[in-house]
Amino acid sequence: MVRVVLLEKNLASRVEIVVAQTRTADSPYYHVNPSGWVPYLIRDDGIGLEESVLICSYLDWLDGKPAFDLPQGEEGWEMRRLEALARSMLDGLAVWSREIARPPDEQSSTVIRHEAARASRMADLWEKEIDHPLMRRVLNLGQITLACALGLEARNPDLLWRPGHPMLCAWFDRFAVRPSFAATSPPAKH
Ligand SMILES: N[C@@H](CCC(=O)N[C@@H](CS)C(=O)NCC(=O)O)C(=O)O
Repeated sequence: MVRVVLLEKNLASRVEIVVAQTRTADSPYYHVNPSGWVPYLIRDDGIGLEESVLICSYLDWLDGKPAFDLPQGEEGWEMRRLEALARSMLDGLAVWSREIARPPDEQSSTVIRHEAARASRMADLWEKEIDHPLMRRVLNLGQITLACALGLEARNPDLLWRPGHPMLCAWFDRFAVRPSFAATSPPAKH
């Protein structure tokens, strides 16, 4: 999400991207960000920020012309609602991804089943919501979040959200050709 925003806001030359070693005991990264989560943005004044949405919002405001700020009133609530739904799908898929990254004998089939079922329900939900005007109009963080979630199909061969969801497929395939998204999509693992 952050790397898409960097490109959309033309900030790539202002931010250095450093790959952090996560989920390893004693990673030097824990001295940078004790929580161990990525992404993490170190501002010019040395202050660090974590959480994708906060970092995206901070970057969006750097030029004083925010493109992803929430609209006022009812449209703002709709935007928040859609963003939260996209985030729910992404959060569940992140749990699933972490589970399948563990050694096979440590993986929980219960967790995997639970997350696969959640992803399937969320794909059904998004097939209905994807026609929402806010998912069709100018780029916003809800759209970026959903595209990042759906794009995880490249990393998780069991994430099969496409069958039965033609509108979502069409939306994602249109989104995926955006240069900012194409340039930052995760490398396929299969
Ligand atoms: N709420 C966080 C979640 C980010 C997240 O799940 N990051 C994963 C990589 S995609 C991570 O840092 N994993 C390291 C770990 O599990 O310790 C955000 O969006 O910033």
